[in-house]
Amino acid sequence: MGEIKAEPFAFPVKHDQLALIVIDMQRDFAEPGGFGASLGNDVSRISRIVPDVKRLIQGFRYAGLPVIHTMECHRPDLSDLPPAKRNRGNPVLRIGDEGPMGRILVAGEPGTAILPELAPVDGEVVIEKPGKGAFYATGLGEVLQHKGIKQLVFAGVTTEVCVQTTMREANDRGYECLLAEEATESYFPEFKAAAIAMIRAQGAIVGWTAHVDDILESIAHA
Ligand code: C5J
Repeated sequence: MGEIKAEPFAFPVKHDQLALIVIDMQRDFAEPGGFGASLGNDVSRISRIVPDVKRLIQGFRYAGLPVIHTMECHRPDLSDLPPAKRNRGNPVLRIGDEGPMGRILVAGEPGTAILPELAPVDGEVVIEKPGKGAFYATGLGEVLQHKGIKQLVFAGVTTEVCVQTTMREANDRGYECLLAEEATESYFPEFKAAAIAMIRAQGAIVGWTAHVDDILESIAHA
């Protein structure tokens, strides 16, 4: 068993039980005309982390370790979209509405796709999720169990919404979780900083945080 340099203390890594989970790196959150922009956010913050997310994905692929992608999206008939989600906020376009990149956050639409630079390759699992947490109403738990995964490295967006929710879900299910700091982002820098602080507070109450370089250095020896 090795260690990854991390906060609040070294992450005891077991490479044969480790996977990368990339949360919602979709055009709808990163490009003008998508859901994130329709809520009034500065989406350029999201596209800036693409090179670090890409480095991490490539490192896992090179080491032969699993890469799992998630996509926040809904069925075309919106039967999995509760009013409590559709009606929140004051967006220019709501989930399911027709936008410049197709229907907002609907499965199969161009805007719902993962950014081309980070696109999954053959054999990588893509989890379509209707909620913020990637375990809710998906097969993620079964996929991880089948692959023998017990430790998860997290990347993606947004840090305090879908990333943190999924980390908490994973932690409650017994997974050890490590967040890659440069490979996650929020529309609100102060929320990213707060999420990182609360995840690793109280002796890693939800999980660890680490720099991309330190994660890559560890898996290079996997
Ligand atoms: C939302 C996310 N809705 N991926 N999603 O903020 O964080």
